[in-house]
Amino acid sequence: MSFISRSTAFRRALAAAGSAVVLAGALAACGSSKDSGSSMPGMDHAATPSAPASSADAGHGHDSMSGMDHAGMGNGLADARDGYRLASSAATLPAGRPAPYTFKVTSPDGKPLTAFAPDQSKLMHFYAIRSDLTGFQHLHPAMSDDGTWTADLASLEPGSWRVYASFIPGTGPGKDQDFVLSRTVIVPGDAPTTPLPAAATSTTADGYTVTVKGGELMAGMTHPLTVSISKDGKPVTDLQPYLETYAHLTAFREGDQAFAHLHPQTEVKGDRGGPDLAFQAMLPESGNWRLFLQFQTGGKLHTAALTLKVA
Ligand SMILES: [Cu+2]
Repeated sequence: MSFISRSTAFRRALAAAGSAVVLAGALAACGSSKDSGSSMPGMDHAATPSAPASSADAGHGHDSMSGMDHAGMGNGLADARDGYRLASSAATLPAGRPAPYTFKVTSPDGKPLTAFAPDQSKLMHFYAIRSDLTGFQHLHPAMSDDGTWTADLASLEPGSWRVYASFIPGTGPGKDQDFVLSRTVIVPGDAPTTPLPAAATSTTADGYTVTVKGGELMAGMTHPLTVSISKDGKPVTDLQPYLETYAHLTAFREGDQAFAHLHPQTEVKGDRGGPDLAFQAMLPESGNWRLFLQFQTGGKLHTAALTLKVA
C-alpha cells in the first residue's frame, strides 16, 4: 500500500519534547453552504480585511528544506524534486470566473512525463489554495497525449495562490514514488486576507458535524487521528467511498502553505462508512495547519475545514 510507504518515508526521528498542544479552541463553523460543485463557496470565511496581502513573495525563499526528509515528498513547496518538475507558463489567472490551469510534469530527461501510476484511483491530484488558506479546491485534471494537464479551476478570488500536483510517476527513476510539487500563481485584483480561524476540534459542513480527536500533534511525528462525523446529533453511518476512502484529508500550513496528506487507515466496505474514521497524521512542520476533510454521502461531496495546531 502506498499509504504505508509514504508515512514510513516521512518519519524522522525527533526527540520528544514536552509542550503539549491540543486541538483546542473555538468552534470554527464554515463550509455550511448547500451549494454543491467544486467551487466550495462555503469555504470562504467572512472576509475581514486585515493585514495586506503579504504573500506576493510566495515562491521565493522556500529553499530552507533543511530538516525535511528528502526521501519523502517533503512539504510540497518546491516545483522540482529528483529531476521531476512541475512546469507551467501560467503566472497569472483571471479573478472571478472559472479558469483552466495548464501544466506539465517533466522527467529528469527533460521530456514531459506521460506515464503515471494511479493513487487513490486517480493519476493526478491537483489542489489550489489562497495564501490565507481560503478557497481550497481539489481537482482531478485530464491529460492530453503530449503530457499537458488541464485543471479546470472554479472561480478564484484575487490574491496569491499556490497550486499543487500530487502524482506517482509510472516510469523513470521516480517510478512508484510519491511526488507533490507546487507553483504559485497570481490572481490580480484587490486582495484582502482573511485571518485564520482559531484552532478547533470540531466544525460543520452541509449540516454535518465533523470532530477531530488526536491529542497533541508534534511536527515530523506520526500520530493517530480519529475523525467522527455526526448529523443532527446522531452518528453518521452512510458514508460512501470517495477516492478509495471514507474521508480525504489534506492540510496546508499557515504562512508558507506547506502541504500534507493525511493517510486513511479505515478499511473501506461499501456505502456504510462512519461514524469514526482512523487516520495517520504526519504534519512535517510546526504551526497552524488548515485541515480540509472531504467526505461523501448520497452522491454528494462535502468539504469541512478546521485549524489544527502542531507543536
Ligand atoms: Cu485527488
